[in-house]
Amino acid sequence: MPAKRTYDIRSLARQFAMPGDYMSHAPCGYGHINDTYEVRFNQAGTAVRYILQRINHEVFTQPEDVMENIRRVTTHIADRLDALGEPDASRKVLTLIPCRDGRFWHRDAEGNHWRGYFYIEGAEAHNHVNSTALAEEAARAFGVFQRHLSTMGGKRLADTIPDFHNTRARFNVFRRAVEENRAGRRDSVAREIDWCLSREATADLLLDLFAAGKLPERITHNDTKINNVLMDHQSGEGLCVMDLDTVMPGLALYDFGDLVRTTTISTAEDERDSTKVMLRLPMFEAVVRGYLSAASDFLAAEEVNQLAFSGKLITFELATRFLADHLNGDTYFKTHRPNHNLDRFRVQVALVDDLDRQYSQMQDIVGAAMA
Ligand code: ADP
Ligand code: GN1
Ligand code: MG
Repeated sequence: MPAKRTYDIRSLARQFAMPGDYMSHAPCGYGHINDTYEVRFNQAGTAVRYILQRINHEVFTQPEDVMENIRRVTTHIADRLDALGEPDASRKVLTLIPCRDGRFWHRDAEGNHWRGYFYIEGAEAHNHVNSTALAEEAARAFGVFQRHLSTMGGKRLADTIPDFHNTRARFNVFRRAVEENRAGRRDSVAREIDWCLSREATADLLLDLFAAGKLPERITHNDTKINNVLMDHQSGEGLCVMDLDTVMPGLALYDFGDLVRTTTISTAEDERDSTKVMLRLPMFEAVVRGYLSAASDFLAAEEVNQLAFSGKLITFELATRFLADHLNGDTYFKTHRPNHNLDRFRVQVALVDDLDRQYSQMQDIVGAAMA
């Protein structure tokens, strides 16, 4: 495993308008992509913390486009919250901290891009869902996020990762990883590769509906896993959607699909014993309820028709991504143990299989919610 990089967080924080005496910093969260720190300051006797985050520029090759998207999106949502007279608005949308030179990002001597946010207090991100109330609130928060962005004007947002959820393109990338066999692991995962290949047709369904004009392009989050939303400690409310690097044009169903993947699962995403993986129908019912409570008035009929399928699609997409990364030698997702991506892959497979088994009940749940 490569040694973890260390950064001079104290002097990096100095580049931002984070006033006060530096006290301490610590790594934050369990994301697979960026490096996130909380940094504490003493501001004339009051302890305040900020988020300082390194953008992974191997994944996001145009960090300045990412920052411009985030600036526009957070400004738009903050304006909406203000216009609606929403209480506690600065805990409901991320607030970027400017640098001393007025920009919203700092480029360090090694070429890393950094950004700062207000630290949202009194809330936490969950890695696992253990109540239907949590599933429902998280889904509502992502629905509200999409609703806010449905009124955003201006030019099209940048595609920060082109073809991010283009499942046909993803499938082709997976096939290339099999052909290239860069880490020499292909023979050891022959059965796993066959599982993916046998499900190739899954990749095209939403893309075909989009091409036929039945699914509209929207501004979507594209990374709606459960630990990308902060939940209020006291009320349990889905408070603030985070991890905005992938906010860009997309399909609403990609967001709903990743909610299904990460809330209905009975285990962690990287559970070692995939026989424990099940799809929990009460959680599915809760995410349908929560999401539709915010989104039913703007969704098209075909979007509602495909809610259950979207969970399968995104879980299948992640299966191919994790297996491709295993074949490539673990170069994309952070890994913390040998075969970590392979374990993640096996969990996705088990979830897709259970989703197939429970598919008609899932369709019934969506039907009942719309009745
Ligand atoms: P990654 O892309 O690596 O997943 P995230 O943007 O999701 O990075 O941030 C990682 C974690 O840091 C989050 O899950 C959350 O726990 C914490 N975090 C990020 N931004 C904030 C914030 N503004 N306030 C409080 N916690 C935050
Ligand atoms: C990554 O950054 P994080 O951990 O929220 C990934 C998502 C995957 C997810 C799988 C930019 O999300 O697409 O669904 O891991 N983000 C990127 O856990 O690739
Ligand atoms: Mg994250």
